[in-house]
Amino acid sequence: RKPIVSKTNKSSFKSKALKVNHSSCDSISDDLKRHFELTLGRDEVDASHYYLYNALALTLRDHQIRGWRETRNRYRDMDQKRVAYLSLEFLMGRAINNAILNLDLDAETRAALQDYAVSLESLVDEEMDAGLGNGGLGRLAACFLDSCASLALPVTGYGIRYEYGMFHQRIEEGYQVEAPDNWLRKGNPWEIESPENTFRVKFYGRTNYYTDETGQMRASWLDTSDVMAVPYDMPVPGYRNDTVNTLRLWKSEATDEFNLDEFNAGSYVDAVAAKNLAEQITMVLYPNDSSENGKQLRLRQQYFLSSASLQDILQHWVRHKGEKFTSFAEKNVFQLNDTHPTIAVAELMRLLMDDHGLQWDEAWSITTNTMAYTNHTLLPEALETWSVRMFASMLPRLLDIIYEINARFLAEVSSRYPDDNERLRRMSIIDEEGEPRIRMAYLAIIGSFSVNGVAALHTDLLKVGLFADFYEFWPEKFNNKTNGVTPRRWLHHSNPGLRDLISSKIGEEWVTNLDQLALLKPFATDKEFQKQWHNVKLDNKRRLAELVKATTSVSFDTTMLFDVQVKRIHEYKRQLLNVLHVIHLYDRICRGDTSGMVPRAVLIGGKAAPGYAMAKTIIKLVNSVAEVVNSNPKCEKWLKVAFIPDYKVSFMEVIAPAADLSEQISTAGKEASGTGNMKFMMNGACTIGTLDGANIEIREAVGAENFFLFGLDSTQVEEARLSYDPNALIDADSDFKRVMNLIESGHFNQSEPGIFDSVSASIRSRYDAWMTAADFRGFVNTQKSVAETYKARERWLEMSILNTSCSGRFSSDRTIRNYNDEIWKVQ
Ligand code: B1N
Repeated sequence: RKPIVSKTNKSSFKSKALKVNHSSCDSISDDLKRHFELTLGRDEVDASHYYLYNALALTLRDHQIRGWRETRNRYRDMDQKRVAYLSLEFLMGRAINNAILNLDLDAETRAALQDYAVSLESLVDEEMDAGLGNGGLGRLAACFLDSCASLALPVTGYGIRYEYGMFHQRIEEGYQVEAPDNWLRKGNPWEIESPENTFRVKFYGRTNYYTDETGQMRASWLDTSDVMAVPYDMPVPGYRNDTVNTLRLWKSEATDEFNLDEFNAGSYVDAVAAKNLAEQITMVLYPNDSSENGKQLRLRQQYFLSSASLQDILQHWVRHKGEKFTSFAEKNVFQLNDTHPTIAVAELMRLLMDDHGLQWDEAWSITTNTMAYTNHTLLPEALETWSVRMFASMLPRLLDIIYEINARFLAEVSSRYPDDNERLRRMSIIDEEGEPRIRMAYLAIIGSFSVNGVAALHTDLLKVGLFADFYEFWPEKFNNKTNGVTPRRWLHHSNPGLRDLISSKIGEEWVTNLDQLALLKPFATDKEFQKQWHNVKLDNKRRLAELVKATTSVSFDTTMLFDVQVKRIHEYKRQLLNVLHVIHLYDRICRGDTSGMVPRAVLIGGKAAPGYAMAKTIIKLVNSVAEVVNSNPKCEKWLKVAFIPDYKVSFMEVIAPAADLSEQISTAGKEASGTGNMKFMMNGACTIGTLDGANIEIREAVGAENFFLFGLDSTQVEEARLSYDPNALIDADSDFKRVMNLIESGHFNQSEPGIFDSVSASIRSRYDAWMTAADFRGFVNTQKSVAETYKARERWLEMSILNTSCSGRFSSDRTIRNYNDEIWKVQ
C-alpha cells in the first residue's frame, strides 16, 4: 500500500509531536493496517471514515482480548463471589473513546491514524451511540460497569441486545417526531457472538405435577413454545488495570422446530414465517422512562433476560462445582436494576427445583440470599404490576411459584400480626382490588436480602411511604446507595481542558480517587487559576455553541450564561417551570425592564415517551417560545433559547463541560436521585435546584452558599397539596399573571390556536401533582440571584471551582464500593 501520508511526515510526527510507547504504537499501526486491508478488504480508495472507524474499533478490541481472557481466568481461579447486574437497560453510548482512554492508547492511536491523514475526532462520530436505555436508570448501569471493571470487581452485566435502541428524535414544526434507531445496521465491531452459550427459554404451556422415583412431589413445565437466547458479549475495560469485564446481551432467535401443524399441513413458508414471533422479543427497547406500559411483549423481554441469565450462571456453576448448591449463595449475587428483572426471583426457584432437584426450603434460602433489589422511583405510574390472567397464560409455572411464595410470606405476616387482615391485604404480592395483579416490587422485596434506594431522601421516603409495611417487617433489609457517575467518561474524556488543568495542579490520582478533587479547594479564589478555569469553560462553551448551531440553527454567544436543562421530558421534572421563567424574562425584556438581568442562553433537551401527550406538548411549547424569543431583535442581546433534538449520551459529553447553570428543578420528593446533576457539578456548573433526590447531597457537599436553592421541600409539598390554590398564586403575582396571559392569549401559537390549553389548564389545576405554580415565585427570585452572582465573575468562578472540588463523592467508584462493602461483599 502506498502510504497516504509521506513517510517523512509520519516519522517526524512520531519523533517530535508525541511521547509514544513504540512497541504498542507499532502494533496499533500494524493492526489497523491489517484490519483495514485484510479483515475489511479495503485499500486507500475506500479510506472513508466509516471503514477506518471499523478497523480502529477492531484494533482496539484486539487489544482488550487478552485482558478479557485473563480476567475470566483470574475470576475462575480465584473462585470468589461473583455479581450479575441484571438490567433491561444499559445506556452505553460510544465505546471507542472509552476503550482508548481506559487502555491508555491515545497517543498511539493518534499516531497510527496519521498514516491515513485523519483525526481521531473525525472518526469517533462514525460510531452510533449504543442507546439501549431510556435515561438515568440505563446510564447508571453503564457507569456502574465502568466502575466495577476499574475496581477489578467480578461483575457481569446481563441485558438485552435490542435491535432498535432508544428512538431518534427529530423536531418538525416544533413537534417531536420519532424515528427508529437501527444502530446495528452497519454492524457492531465491539461485540462477540457466543453461540455455544445459547439457552432455551420457555413460554406458555402448562405445569405438570408428578411424583419422582424417590416419592417426591415435583413439577415440570410442559407443552411450551420455546425461544432461543443467544449471547453477544461486549468488553468492559477497567481504567488502566488489565481488567476487562463483560456485558452479555441476549438476542432472541427461533428454535429450529417449526410449527409442526402448519409444517405438516404443507405451509412450509407459514411455518418459517412464524419464527418472527420469537425474534420480536429483542426487537425494540420500550421508550418509557419512569412509567410502565404493561404490554405483554415487555413481560416477555423481562422473563427472557432473567431466564437466560440465570441459566447461564447455573450452567457455569454446575460445570465447575457439579449439582451441589450448598455454597451457591456464598458465591453469587444478583443485583436487580429496578423491578424489571424481578421475575428472576421466581425463575431461580423454578430452575433450582424443577431442573436441579432442590426442595423448596433450600431453593428459597439460596434465592433470598442471592437476590438484591434496587428501587429507582416512587412514582406510582412507574410501579410494575402484571395482570394475573396474562401471567397465567404466558408463565404458568412461574405463577404457581409466586402464589406459593406469597402464601408462605403471608403466613409469616399473620403469625407476627395475628388478625390483621388489612395488613395482609396491603402486603400481599397479589393486588386483589379489581382485576387481580402481581405487584413486582413486593415480590422483589420478599425475594431479596437487600433493598436499596438511590439517594438518601429517596431511601427515607421508601421507608415511610411506599414500603413502610415492609420496612417495619424487615428493617435490616433496607439501605441507601446514593448514585454516582464515572469520572472517566464524564470528566477525563469529555472535558480534556479541565482534566489537564486539574492534573496540572493536583496530579492524576483523582481519576481513580475522585475525593482528591478536594485538593483544588485552595485554588478556588486564586486569580490566576480562576482565569485558566474561565478559559477552559469558554472553550467548552464554544464547542457546545457549534453543536447547538449545527442542530438548531440558533447562535449562542459564549459570553452569555449557559443555562441548561437536559433530561427526559416529564411533568415531574418541570421543564414547564423552566419555560415559565424564560417567558418571564422575555416579558421583562419586551417591557424594557432588564435591570439586574444577565444575558442568557437557555438550552433544553430531552425525549418524550411517544405516548405521553403532555410531555410532547411541552416540547412544542419550548420550541414555540424559542422561535418568538430568537426572532425578536429586542432579545438578541439578552436571551437565546434552543431545544436540542435527539439528546443522547454523546451530546451530554459536549453539554456538561459547557454548562454554567444546571437546572435540577423537579417537584421535591419526585426525582429519586438524578445523575445529570452530578455530571454538571463535576464539570463546574452551579446548580439551581429543589431539595430533591441527590440535589440535597450535592448541596451538602458544596455548601449551601454555593448552591441556588428554591422551592418547597418534600414535606411542604405534601402539606401544601391539601389546600393548593394555583389560581390564587397567579392572581397575587403580577409577573406570573403576565406569563400566564402570554401563554393563554396565544402569543406563542398564533397559527395554531388552542394547542397550549392543556398546559395552562394543568398549571391552574388544584390537582396539579407537580405543583408548578407553588414554586414559580421562588424560582424566579433565585434565578435573579443566579444572574447577580454570574455578573460577579470572581465569585461565580469560585463557586464553579468549588463545585468540581466537592464532587468527589459522586463518583460511581464510591457508589460501587458502597454496594460491595454493604451488599455484595466480594473479597
Ligand atoms: O433512575 C435514575 C435516577 O437517578 C432517576 O432519579 C430516576 O428517575 C431513574 C421504568 C425507569 N427511575 N425509574 C426509571 C426507567 C425505565 C422504565 O421502564 C422506570 N428510571 C428511573 C437512576 O437511579
